[in-house]
Parts: sequence; structure tokens; C-alpha cells
Amino acid sequence: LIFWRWFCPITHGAMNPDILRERQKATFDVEKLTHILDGAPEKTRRRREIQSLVLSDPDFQHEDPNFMSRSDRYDLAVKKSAQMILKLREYGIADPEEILCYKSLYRGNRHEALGLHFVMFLPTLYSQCDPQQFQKWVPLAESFQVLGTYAQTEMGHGTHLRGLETTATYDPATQEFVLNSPTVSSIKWWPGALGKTSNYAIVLAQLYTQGNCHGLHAFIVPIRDMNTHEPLPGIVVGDIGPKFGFHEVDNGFLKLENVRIPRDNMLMKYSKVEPDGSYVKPPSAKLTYSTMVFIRSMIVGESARALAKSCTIAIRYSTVRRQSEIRPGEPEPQILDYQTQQYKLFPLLAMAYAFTFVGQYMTKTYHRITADINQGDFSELPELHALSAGLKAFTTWAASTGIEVCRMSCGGHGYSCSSALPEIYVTFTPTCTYEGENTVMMLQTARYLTTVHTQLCVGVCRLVEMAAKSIQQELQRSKSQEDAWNSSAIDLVRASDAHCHYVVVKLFSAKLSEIGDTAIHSVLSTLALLYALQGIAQNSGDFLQASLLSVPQVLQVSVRIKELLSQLRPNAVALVDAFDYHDEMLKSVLGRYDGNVYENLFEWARRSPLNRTEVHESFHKYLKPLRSKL
Ligand SMILES: Cc1cc2nc3c(=O)[nH]c(=O)nc-3n(C[C@H](O)[C@H](O)[C@H](O)COP(=O)(O)OP(=O)(O)OC[C@H]3O[C@@H](n4cnc5c(N)ncnc54)[C@H](O)[C@@H]3O)c2cc1C
Ligand SMILES: *[C@@H]1O[C@H](CO)[C@@H](O)[C@H](O)[C@H]1NC(C)=O
Ligand SMILES: CC(=O)N[C@H]1CO[C@H](CO)[C@@H](O)[C@@H]1O
Repeated sequence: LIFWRWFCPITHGAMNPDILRERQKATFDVEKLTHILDGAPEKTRRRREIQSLVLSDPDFQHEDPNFMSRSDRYDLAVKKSAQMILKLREYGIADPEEILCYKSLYRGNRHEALGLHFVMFLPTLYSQCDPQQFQKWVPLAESFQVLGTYAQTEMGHGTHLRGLETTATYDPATQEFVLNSPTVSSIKWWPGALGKTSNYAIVLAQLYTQGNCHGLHAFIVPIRDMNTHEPLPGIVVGDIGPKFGFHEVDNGFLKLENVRIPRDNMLMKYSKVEPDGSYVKPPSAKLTYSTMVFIRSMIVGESARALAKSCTIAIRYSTVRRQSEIRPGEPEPQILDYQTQQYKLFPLLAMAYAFTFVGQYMTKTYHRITADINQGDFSELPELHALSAGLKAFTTWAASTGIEVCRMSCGGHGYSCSSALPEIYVTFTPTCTYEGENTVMMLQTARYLTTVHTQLCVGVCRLVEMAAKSIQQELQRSKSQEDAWNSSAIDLVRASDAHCHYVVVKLFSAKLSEIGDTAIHSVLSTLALLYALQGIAQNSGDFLQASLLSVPQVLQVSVRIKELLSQLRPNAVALVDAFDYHDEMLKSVLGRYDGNVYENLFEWARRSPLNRTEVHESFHKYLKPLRSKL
């Protein structure tokens, strides 16, 4: 086994002089900015305390997954998940935020094997069990005897829930539900941890009782024997195969063949099936909104973190990488001194800050509104629901694109797994698809905007008006409301996008007013302005069309953007240092704090399994015989 520790590199060189000089140029106190990003000095202190627990733990050392097969990567992920559970207990870490912090340190840029158990299975039990079910299932799940996943998506349908085909038919004779996957397209497909890890699944199925269909309901379905872990009768379960990323996760398939479960395995907090088969309706559908809002606001935070990590790697590397020349005869410049390189990276740095503050705002708002909901006040829920859907889509799209820009800005080495950028990208990008497919989310936000468009900011309002006008025109062409909606969807998505963009700018500038330190205020104002102006420059067509800006004004915007890039240049490394990603967490040779990239790149490559023997067997098998045949 090849054990690795990023913080104890083979070469104990001093700090790279180029990156050292960058840090001396900073105009503000990096530590104070870290406190703002964490929320408070106390939070920074606690985060670092948890970090040192992880880093000083010998179990944290492991082989580099980049050099492992998929099966070994899965094995390592399960091992780490199991260790993590024991360690959280050992260290007495129980606060949800601190658990998240510990886990993100422990799993690095990748996914957790038991992720679905924590983020979907347990929360669904907490929110949808009736009191008796709660008593039965929660202790089993919290002690990990029951390892669960959430099986909603099928091969044929993900977005359109009414299209799901799995059936649960009540049989009053035995007081059981009979579950079936009646078609190939009805096979459950994608749920994380379903293939190999879980012994239970919450299965979403169309409920049939007394001859009527009552729509989707959630059922607790045992899929593997609790002792032997063998699949149970009628259960066909497995792994769906390699994917773009998520290599350590066993996203799975599940085919149900006349699987019988007791009546009280249907989650019955809201709707019920009585023993005789009569159906009792849920009181309100709104309650399920709040879980979605919560998960989507967490994803906004993930967008910020993925982008912040990527900017840290690309900006640090851009200060130690020297290439080409600007003036003939002079030394090669740091690549960050090319205007185009700054133009690629600084707007993304500004975006990472913007999204961090949006994430903080959403978490705060979620907690405030949850308190209102507990008092029976649902008034703000529709707006928050629409906003969280839009911001989830807006930030994940922008961050996905941004990570890829960071990767390409590192040239060839960005393509190597040693940069960590490929892993960050493939782990992050499915957030555009799961928990609400992005286009569909934007259209949901648009539906809300068209009902309130008089209260919107003037730019956004123009776009909503345009979309609304398009719907009107389509309706006049004697189309139905639904067809008019479809024919106006491009405009509707643009309007939502503009609204979200505006909200991000607004929240960023609101954050500035909270900041007392003048040096930090000044550099964050520069970032906020860059974020806002870059948004205008990229959508200048809309601003011109709506006569909100003139052509000379648009030209001024691009002049101002160039000035802001130069203004930010001296603080670039300090601004990414403030995100405070430890080398062990970043796991990037290019993004190392000490900037000693080249010697470590060589060390990393030498560990490649292909180098294990000096001569690979393929030489003897194919290349040598080729010579004798020619
Ligand atoms: C890594 C990963 C993990 C996952 N984990 C889970 C899990 O744990 N449990 C689970 O149940 N599922 C899981 N999923 C599945 C995921 O939730 C679905 O893939 C997602 O909901 C999108 O649905 P879909 O695949 O049907 O896409 P589709 O809806 O088929 O989307 C395809 C295209 O159609 C467009 N489209 C669809 N509807 C509309 C519309 N109304 N208007 C305009 N355009 C539309 C979309 O914009 C998109 O461009 C996971 C998926 C991935 C990739
Ligand atoms: C939706 O709109 C597009 C573009 O106008 C059109 O091509 C398509 O046929 C419409 N879809 C349906 C189902 O009517
Ligand atoms: C030339 C070279 O660096 N070879 C290395 C290849 O990889 C193995 C481990 O897999 C090393 O031990 C070799 O030194």
C-alpha cells in the first residue's frame, strides 16, 4: 500500500518565493476575513479544532483514490463512513453543523458511502413517520442496523413524479402492500447507496387501494437480509455501473417482484391506509416544501465551496507558474499577470464570495421561516420556495461552468487528477440535475415571478414582462395556457436567471454594510462591483434592448472591469487564503499552500501503479511480437 499525507511531502522545501511575495502584498488581515466567511471568530476556532482532530488521526491516512479501482474506492468509502460514525461518537460531535464540517474534512473532495442514509433516509423517517413508526424505525436507523436509501427516480422518470410507475397495491386479506415494478422503465435507477450498501429503501410508489390510485406515497421496504445482507425474495438489486464521477458511490437499480410488506410500512404521518383499505388524505401538501427548501439552500452553500476550492487551486498555481513573455528579453511572467488570466479567474473569485454570502443568507432565512412555520405561519413559504429553487439552479450552473474554467486556466496540469479539479467538477456537477433539475427549477421560479412581477427590480421586470407578453401573444394565437407556457419557456428561464442574478448582487451589497474593518470592506467592495459589472457585461444585450444602458455606458462597464482586475491583483492570493482550505482538504498538488508544485507533481506521478514495474507486460505481449511480424 502506498500511504500518503499531503502535509508531509517528501520534499520539505521552503515556501515558493513567488507565492511568498504574493502574501506580503496583501492589503488586509486574512484571518479577519476568514472569520467573516465562517460567520464568527468562534466558528473559525471550532472548525480548526475539528480539523486538527481529523488531521492528527492515523486512520485518516489512506491510499490516494486516484490510483485505485472503482471497487477499491467503494471499499475505502464504506470503511471511512463506518470510521466516521464511530469517531463522531467518540469525540462527542453532535451539532448538525459541526457534523457536516467533520464529514467534509474526512471525505475530502469526494462523496460519502452512507450519504443517502443521512441526507435522505433519516430525514424522511423524522418527518413522515407517525409516532409508532418513529419509535420502531428511528432507533434501528440511528444504530445503523437499518442502512437506508431514498428510491424515487426510475429509469423512465425523474422529474415528472406523476409519471413514476412503481405500484404498491393494498391487500386487505393479509393487511399487506404488494410492490411491483411492472415495466422495464419502472425499475428504480440512480438512488445512491442502493446497489450494495443499503438493506432498506424508502420506495416511492403509486398507491392502489379499493381499486383506486391515490398517487405517490413512501414505503419502507426491506431489500437485504439484516444478517447475511443477501437480497430478499422478489428483490433484484445492484449497481448501475461507472459514471462521470461519484466513483465511490453505488448508485443502484431496484426491481420489485410481488414484494409484500406490512401495512404499517407505509409512512403514515400525513396520509393513511386503514386496515380495511380505506384511504385517509393528508391535511396539507405545503409541509413537504420545507425539506426541499433546506436541501436546496445547502446546495447553494456547496456551490460556494466548490468554487472557492477551485479558485484557490487555480489562483495559487497561477502565481507560481511562469510562461511565455510579455516584453521580449524579460523573465517569463507569472501567468496571473496576463490580463486574460485575471479575466478568467477574478470574476469567479468574486462569484465564490457572492455565493458564500448567499448561502449564509439562505441558511439564516430557512431557520427564521422554520420558526414561523412551527407557529403555524406559512406566509413566507411560497416566496422562499421559489427563491430557493431558482438560486439552487443559478448557483450550480454558474459554479459548474466556473470550476471548468478554473481547470482550463491551469493548462495541461489542470487535466491531471493531481490538480483535484477533475474530481471537484465531477462530484459537483450533478447538483445541476438532482434535487430538482435546473431548467425545471428556473421554470418554477418563473411561475412565481409572473404572479408578482410588479414588485420586481426594473431589469428583471423587463424580462418577466417580455415572457408575459410572449405568453399573451401565444394565447391570442388560440393556444392553451399550457402550450403558451411551453412556447415562452426560453424567455421564462431567462427572466428567472436575471432575477436570481439580481438577488445575488443585492445580497452581496447588503453584506458589505455589515463589515466594519475598512481594509476588508474595501477589497470586498471591489469584488462585489466586479461581480455586478461582469453580470451586466455578460448580459449587455438585455440591458441595451430594455434601454436601461446606452452603448457608451456598456463600453464604460468593460473599461471599469479591467481597472477592477488590476486593483484586485495584489490581493488575489490573500483572498483565496481567507477561504482557509487546508492542503489535506484541498488535496491538490497545484493548489498547495507552499507553492512547491513541480517537485510534488513528480512525486505524485511516481506513485502511479503503471510505474510499479520498470517494464510493463504489454511490451512482451504485443509490442515485441509486432516487430517480428513486420
Ligand atoms: C449522481 C446522481 C445521484 C442521484 N441520486 C438519486 C437518489 O439518491 N435518489 C433518487 O431517487 N434519484 C437520484 N438521482 C436521480 C435524479 O434525481 C434525477 O436524475 C433528476 O431528478 C432528473 O430527472 P431525470 O433524470 O428524469 O431528467 P429529465 O427530467 O429526463 O431531464 C432531461 C432533460 O429534460 C428537460 N425537462 C424535463 N422536464 C422538463 C420540463 N417540465 N420543462 C422543460 N424541460 C424539461 C430537462 O431540463 C433536461 O434537459 C441521482 C442522479 C444523479 C446524477
Ligand atoms: C413546445 O414548444 C416547442 C417550441 O416552440 C415546439 O417545438 C414543441 O412542439 C412544443 N411542445 C409541445 C409538446 O407542444
Ligand atoms: C521510476 C519510478 O519512479 N518508479 C516508481 C513507479 O511506482 C512505484 C510504486 O508504484 C515506485 O515504487 C517506483 O519507484
